[in-house]
Order: sequence, then structure tokens, then C-alpha cells
Amino acid sequence: MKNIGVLHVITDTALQSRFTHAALAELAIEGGADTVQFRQKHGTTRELIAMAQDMQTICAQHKVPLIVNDRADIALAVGATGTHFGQDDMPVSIGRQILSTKAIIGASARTEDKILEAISEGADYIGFGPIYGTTSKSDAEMPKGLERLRRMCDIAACPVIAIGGISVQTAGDVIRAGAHGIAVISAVCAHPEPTVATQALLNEIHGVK
Ligand code: TZP
Ligand code: MG
Repeated sequence: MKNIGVLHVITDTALQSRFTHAALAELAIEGGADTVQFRQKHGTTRELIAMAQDMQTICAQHKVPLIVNDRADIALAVGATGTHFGQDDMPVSIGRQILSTKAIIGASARTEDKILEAISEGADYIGFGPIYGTTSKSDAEMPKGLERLRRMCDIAACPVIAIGGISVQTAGDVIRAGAHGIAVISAVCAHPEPTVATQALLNEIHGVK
């Protein structure tokens, strides 16, 4: 099994405009993030490649994996470690044809069937959420809560990364419910001090694990 991080910081420049994706990556890594995910829903492919390239330079310097949301082509273009696909994005099996067997491919799955499907197609981890209410994703579903998370972690034969509304107050509960790790946007990107916020989340995770 591949080494999957426990604290995935997803960079976001729609929620805040103080920091670029690359600046957020640097601040999060300084705080101990062990995975950084580039998530940018608008812009040209050239613009996305330039942003991802800047992030990859920082991530490579610190030996932290960079995961590109949605886009296997951009991951390939900048030499990122992998990609994360939603249920409407590229199927994991096709992503695997584009990227190497060593690449980390994560897949969001909202139901038991979709979890099993993503794993059978070769997903290295499952993203499950939103656990709590979130305003960071425009089309987020209703919160799924800790009980459903627990069930999903029981059936998934790979690490589950919980996402959605997770804060320093709830990170420990999420890990106790069986999640391998967490992915956050606002808890880090919208925090006055992203590095401090990352450190605090990591402390909560390590307090349980
Ligand atoms: N997928 C499910 S919830 C979500 C995504 C991308 C948003 C997570 O952002 P936040 O601010 O940590 O709730
Ligand atoms: Mg997507």
C-alpha cells in the first residue's frame, strides 16, 4: 500500500485572496501538512499548469506529495505525485492509464457501491464527505456525519480521507471514527495564520493516532 498522508491541505484562492496557491502550499508545509492538493476550478489550462508548476517546485523541495484535483493531464505536465477525482471526473482506471502505477490516485465516493468501484479500479485512497456542513464547495451534499463515516471506513479496504467542514475542534472525532486522515480547505486557507492552523490540526490528528 502507498504512503497516504494524514493531513491534506487543499489550496483555495476563491475563499481568500491573501495567498496564492503556491504561498498556501508553503505555509501549510511549514505547519506540517503531509499532502498538498491543488484545487482550482477556473482558468485556462496554461494558467493552471503555471500555478501547479509553482506548487510542485515547493512540494518537491520539501518532499511533500502534490495532488492535482480533477486533472490528470496537469498532474502529468508538472510531475505531481497524483490526482484526486470526483465521481463525475475521469474514472480512476483511466487516470491510472495516464499516470504511472506509482502515482497516488484518490477518488471521492459518496456511497458504498462507489467506494467499492473506486477501489476495484485502483484508487489508493477514498475521499468521503462532507462530514460536516461546508460552504467551500458550491455543490456539496448534506453533511454525512460521523456514523456514516465510520461505516465507510469499515467497508473500505484502503485509507479513507474525510473532508467537509472539519476544524481543529472536530479533527480528533473524525480520526476516532476511523478515518486515516483529513482534508481541509477553510480551516487552513481562511485562517489568519495558515501555518498555525495546520500545526493545530496535525496535533489533533496525532493526539488520536
Ligand atoms: N469536497 C467535499 S466537501 C469539500 C470538498 C472539496 C469542501 C471542503 O472544504 P472545507 O472548507 O474544509 O469544508
Ligand atoms: Mg472534481
